Amino acid sequence: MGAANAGTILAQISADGGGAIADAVVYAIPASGPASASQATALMAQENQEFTPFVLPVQVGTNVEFPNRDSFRHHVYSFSAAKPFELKLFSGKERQVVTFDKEGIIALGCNIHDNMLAYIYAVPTPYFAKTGDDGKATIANLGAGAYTLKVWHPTKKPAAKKLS
Ligand SMILES: [Cu+2]
Repeated sequence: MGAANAGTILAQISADGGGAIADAVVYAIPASGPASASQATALMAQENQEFTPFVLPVQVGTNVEFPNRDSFRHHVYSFSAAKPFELKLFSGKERQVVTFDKEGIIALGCNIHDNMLAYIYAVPTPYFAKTGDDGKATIANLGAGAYTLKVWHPTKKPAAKKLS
């Protein structure tokens, strides 16, 4: 019955000790099969010599822009199997877009600034959300049907920022 069947998943992710876990990606895969490819655009910015956000979940097929908001150049790369790529030294004036067309973890770094680290996590579903500092995430607008719920969280934290 269309919207009347729309569902919502509220997830709460916590560590064994009970502490809330931020930046976990929660996603629901429909049993009815894969969704059509994403037409979405998302942003992974560089600002104050850091990536923002630290974790960016996207649906497979999403175009991610890499705006450089700093006054200096960055050189963004990934060696990850899901999407190896390199955006050679670029400033804020150049538009940089990468399409993430495979499921998986894409760890990002910068050749100039060793402290810069972030993750793009490409999922095969439009139904995903990221936990906030309270460990909570909400996936809205689920259609009727069965879903498999999955969670991913990066284990590696960025090193302390050194501004130079
Ligand atoms: Cu950089």
